[in-house]
Amino acid sequence: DLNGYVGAKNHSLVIGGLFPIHSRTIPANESILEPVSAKCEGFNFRGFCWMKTMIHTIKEINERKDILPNITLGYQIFDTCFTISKSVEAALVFLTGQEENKSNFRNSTGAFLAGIVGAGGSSLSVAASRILGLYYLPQVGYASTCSILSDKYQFPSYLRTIASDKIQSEAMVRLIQHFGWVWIGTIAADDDYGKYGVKMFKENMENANLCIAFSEIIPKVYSYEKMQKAVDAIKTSTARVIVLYASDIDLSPFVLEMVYRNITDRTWIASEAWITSALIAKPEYFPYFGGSIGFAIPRTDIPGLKEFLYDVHPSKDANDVLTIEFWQTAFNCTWPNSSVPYNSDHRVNMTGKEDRLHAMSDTFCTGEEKLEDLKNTYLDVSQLRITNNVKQAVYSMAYALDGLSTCEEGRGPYVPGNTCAYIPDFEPWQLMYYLKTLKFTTHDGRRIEMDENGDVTGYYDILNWQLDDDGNIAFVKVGEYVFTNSMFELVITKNTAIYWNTESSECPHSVCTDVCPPGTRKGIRHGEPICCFDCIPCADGYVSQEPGQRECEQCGEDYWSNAQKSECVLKEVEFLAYDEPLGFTLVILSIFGALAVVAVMVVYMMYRHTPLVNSNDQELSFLIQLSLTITLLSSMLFIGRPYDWSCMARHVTLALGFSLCLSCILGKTISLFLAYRISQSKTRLTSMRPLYRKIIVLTSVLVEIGICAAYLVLEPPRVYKNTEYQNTKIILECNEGSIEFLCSVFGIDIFLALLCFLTTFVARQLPDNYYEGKCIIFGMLVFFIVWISFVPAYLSTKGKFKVAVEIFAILASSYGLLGCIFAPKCFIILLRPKRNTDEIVGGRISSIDK
Ligand code: TCR
Repeated sequence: DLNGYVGAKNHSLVIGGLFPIHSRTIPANESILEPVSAKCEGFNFRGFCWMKTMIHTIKEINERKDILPNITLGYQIFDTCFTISKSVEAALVFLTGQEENKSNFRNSTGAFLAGIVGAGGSSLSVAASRILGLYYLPQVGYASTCSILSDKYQFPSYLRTIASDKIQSEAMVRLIQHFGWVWIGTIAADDDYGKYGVKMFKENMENANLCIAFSEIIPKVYSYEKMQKAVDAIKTSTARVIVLYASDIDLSPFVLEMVYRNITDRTWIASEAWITSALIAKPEYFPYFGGSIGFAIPRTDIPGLKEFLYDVHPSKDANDVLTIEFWQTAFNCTWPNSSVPYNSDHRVNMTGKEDRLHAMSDTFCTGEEKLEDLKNTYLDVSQLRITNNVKQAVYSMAYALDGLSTCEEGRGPYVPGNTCAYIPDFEPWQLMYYLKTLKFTTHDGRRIEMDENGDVTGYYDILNWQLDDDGNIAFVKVGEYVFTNSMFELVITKNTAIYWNTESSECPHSVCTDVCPPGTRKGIRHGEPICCFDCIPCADGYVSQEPGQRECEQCGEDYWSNAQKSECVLKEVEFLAYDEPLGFTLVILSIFGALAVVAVMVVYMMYRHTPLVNSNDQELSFLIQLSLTITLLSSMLFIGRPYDWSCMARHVTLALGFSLCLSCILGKTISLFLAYRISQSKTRLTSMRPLYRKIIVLTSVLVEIGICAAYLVLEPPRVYKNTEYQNTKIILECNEGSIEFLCSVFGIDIFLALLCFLTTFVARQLPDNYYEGKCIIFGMLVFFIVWISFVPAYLSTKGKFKVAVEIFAILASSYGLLGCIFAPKCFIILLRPKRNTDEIVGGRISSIDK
């Protein structure tokens, strides 16, 4: 026997209904061998309320003159007991008729069945629809949200007044992104609703690059092991935010288990099926489930429903077993002389605690109990959400029938011949045509439009569980998920405070690993979700400026990473500056040297008539002094920030300075050499004329100038940013341009120096102990020693010290020449004027010169 309501006595047209008025079936007694229809237990106030709403709506439609004016609708409602088998059974009865095995869509009362409203849960709708779909019998769901029901290939006659979970799953991911969570656990009921819901949710999570920490299933039939597995997963996981996709009836054992295991500090993202459920939203569960955020169908008011719901009393009809059971359950008493069992529970002891209710209440119901004192979902008209869907589902049927009844012959939808169908003699698929193209406005002004899959658009309120002043759970609206401008939008209301069930009462933090700080990058952990990673510090020269970067970026050419690797900083530029002590000292030395040379010049000018000065070629002496000034001052070109021009200038001036200096010295030494040869050979050799010396000087300087010019034109030295030695520094230096040219430029100088040295060295035995010769030999020795030691010193230093070594060599060799060639003479000129005679000068040579 099915627990059902038949309100179709005198009606020719009925609408079927499937509601979960009980929440489970009683397991069959093993001693019974033949198959019997299972009995149900666990009275479900919510389902009862929905059923009443359907009846109320049908009454309302029958009273209305604008819909189906000449037709009175009836109803036939079955209890699905929240189980598939009961739903299938009911579907078969709808098709065949209860007692007789008729399959002409006439139900047991002989009335014509137009279509069915229901069933509640997705699995039930799926099961029923697979059978009803065979006959194309219209079925309008009010709570089944499973996404596969949109598939018209599998469920051709299924439509619904609730949006598919596809939209809710997207909304959940948007919500998760809004709060910045990335590491989410999922719990699903073991049915189509839970499994497909979580599947959709996971797909959306993956697309958003977020991760699932764990996925567990709540068993439908209580099993200790399965329940522990799910709860353990929650307990051990680091995920603080968990998505829970289940109907409230399936959820309650799980909730008890959570309470028993005392697992708090989790934030639950509730699916629409339990966010407003009175079964779960009990104050005693608040420490565990408070702060839950979930999606709910917008609530509404249904005029007249409250009065209708209150108009319930068991004494009205002795056969109305559901009302009697309602009364018994609501008031915790037994109705006298009724066979309806009171609140039985045949389940095995759940969660280790006594959860069962007594088999029989001691007290009898008086009938005087006050519904007003009652506080339960049945009478609570403040949360009409799914209830409104029930109403709209019934209205859809009615509007479709209305459309069918107002068809004008010849303009009908059916081919061929544009025929119409007639009430009550129509085929189920004919009504389907009207349902599929249905559009209407509800009593509260919403538009209901079914798309080609029989779905409606989703609108959700985002609710948050908070405690109100009376200690009850309040569903506070904190935002919405709405369809505007042809796309969905998540709006979290700014000023409403969200209650978070965390220790700090702040928005929880659900991550596998914390975001990598700047200066590090994400390193993949093999075999783990992308949200779990290691933070690997960036390599030198690479930075990550934002937190959570995947890659470190390389710094630009002149930049380098700072110590934290969080920013690129300009590299330090190194060169020998004027204002640092070393540079400054060198400048002083070179200026001092130049001044010293000028002083020598002045002395030479003043004493130009004394033998010592006069005997030597004065012009050459002057040129040597000039060139020494040049070389000394050229060292300043090496100091300071190098530029292309200073790079070119420094080597060229230096080389020219030295070549001038050395060629002048050579001019002198060649004279000495010739004098020596003359003294040796005793043959008449003409000594060299001053003009020839000048030619020597001129040619060698000209050759040098030529090479320098070619050097500058063809491959001049340029500024070069050297980063080879140190990454953090740019050493500004001059490159050589062409090595060949540089070598030849200085090669000439070396050649000249060697010539000078050799000529004087050969002539050193000149009997007259020629004074100048000695000086030059010393000078050249100093010159050689300086430049020979320069080479290893230069090669082993870097940066600005390299330049300093170079300047040192220049200064030292210049000072050396100055000191050896001119200092002794000045000494004699100034301090020993007596010795400044022709004798010491070596009259012989000077006479030759003259
Ligand atoms: N879809 C669920 C059942 C369900 C429900 C509810 C049950 C929904 N909303 C509210 C009770 C109360 C959403 C399903 O199974 O498809």
